[in-house]
Amino acid sequence: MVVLSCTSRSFWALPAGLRPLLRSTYCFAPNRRISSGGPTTQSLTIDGEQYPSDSWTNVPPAILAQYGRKLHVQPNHPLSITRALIESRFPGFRNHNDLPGVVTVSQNFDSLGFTPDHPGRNRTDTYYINKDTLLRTHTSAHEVDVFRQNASNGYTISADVYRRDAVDRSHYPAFHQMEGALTWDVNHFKTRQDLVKQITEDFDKLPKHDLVVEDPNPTFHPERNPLQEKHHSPEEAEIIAAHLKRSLEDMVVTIFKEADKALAAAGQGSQAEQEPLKVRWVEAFFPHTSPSWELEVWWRGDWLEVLGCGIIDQPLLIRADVPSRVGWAFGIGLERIAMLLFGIPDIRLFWSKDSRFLGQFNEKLPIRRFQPFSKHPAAPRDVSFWLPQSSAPPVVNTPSSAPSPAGGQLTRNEPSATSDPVFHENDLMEIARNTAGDNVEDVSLVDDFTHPKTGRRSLCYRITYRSLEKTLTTEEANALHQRISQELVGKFGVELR
Ligand code: FA5
Ligand code: MG
Repeated sequence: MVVLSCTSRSFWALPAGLRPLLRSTYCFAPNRRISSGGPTTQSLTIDGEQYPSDSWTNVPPAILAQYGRKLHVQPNHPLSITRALIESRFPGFRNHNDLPGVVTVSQNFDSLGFTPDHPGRNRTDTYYINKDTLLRTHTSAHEVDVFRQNASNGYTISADVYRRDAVDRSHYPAFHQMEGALTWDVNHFKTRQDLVKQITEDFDKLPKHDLVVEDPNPTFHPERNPLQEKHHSPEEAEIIAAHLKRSLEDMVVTIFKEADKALAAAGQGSQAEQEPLKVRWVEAFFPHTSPSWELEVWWRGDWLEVLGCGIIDQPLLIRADVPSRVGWAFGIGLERIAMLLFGIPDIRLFWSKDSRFLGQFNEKLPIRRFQPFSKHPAAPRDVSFWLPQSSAPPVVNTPSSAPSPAGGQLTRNEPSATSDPVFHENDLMEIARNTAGDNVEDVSLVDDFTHPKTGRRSLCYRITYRSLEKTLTTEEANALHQRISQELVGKFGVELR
């Protein structure tokens, strides 16, 4: 449960667009409590714990309202069904499904070896409760703690995670991940050769599949994807990587077999989904694994990234007091897998409380294809604006350049949290979410123009409004758009064109 305690002073310090939301979400909703507090104090109570706010606090009411629903363990929820199906492919693993979502900066970043200037730490990318505490951005935040317990060779952790991120059909600021890890204890073997022999035997026991997987890169590469030379021989890394990739390919094949059965049972499916399954491994970077990869699946005409993984950073295992263990870890987006499995076209649907959605899933029955219950028209609106002239350049992400608060591609180095850029695309994403809620389907940059004479820069974003539940009237879409545009002016001093 989440309680926002606020004084009137702090309430009015919020942007005008947020105030109505805050009022309705916190001040009058059942289970929510306003504490009088001191004249300037503001705090958040989450899971019964009180956290003082400070200049780092940036978690908005809309996100806190979603906190605690634990969709991954709700009976008959598609995310729960997906979680259980994946867990079933990792027999003998210990499954942790109830770890609290508020973690320390140290758990989320430091324990995993994120550098102090890693962009994922920025307030533009991460929801902070205060300077020391945040909503976990990934399930990896619990890795060191779970390794330290040393209770099983293999484990999974499924949980809700939170990120300030893009707005489209496959990204949502609250989503679910499953972490998985498997380690072998070197001390259980007489020699490192015996270790390799054991992993090879384990590899041979994994289910085989006939899926063609694109995997053009070497297992490790000195610059792009280094072997941890100090800790692993090339032979060890090769077999751990082979075990990791085969295990995850098996999981994807299982998902697709189930999805195919559902498609056949429904006697339908889009042309694109009936294409043969295409899967590829791409090189990646995570501070907590090396070498690292991401697995992508061809879905509705594009490559969809479904997971990140790699050979566990040995210093991490040393920090967790299990220095003799070596192995692999992965982190998978449960929504992305569930979308493939059930044919769910839009990530917002997972949060729906509509019985027309929830009533379609039953964990005791074979997977059935999702039947869209409504198709409401999209209402796209463009907003063009001149950025204020300033020394700080804006941050405009493209899907491939966006760094992940969990690692991913490390492509930009940004100033620290105290000097956020003048305009960060994620701020627009959040304004759109906070103002239009789930009525916004997509926000994309459609034009980026610098005036040749004045050097002024102008951006144009297309915001697509579409409700999952009803047809938005022209007036409703216009009103939402107007409010978002005004917020942009108020917050960033942009000049609308
Ligand atoms: C991570 O979060 C790493 N911690 C994964 C990992 C774990 C790597 C263990 C190595 C070892 P990444 O940021 O790529 O990586 O996210 C993992 C997956 O979460 C993505 O592949 C994607 O499936 C899903 N995901 C990421 N952002 C979103 C989002 N905004 N909405 C929905 N799913 C998302
Ligand atoms: Mg990624």
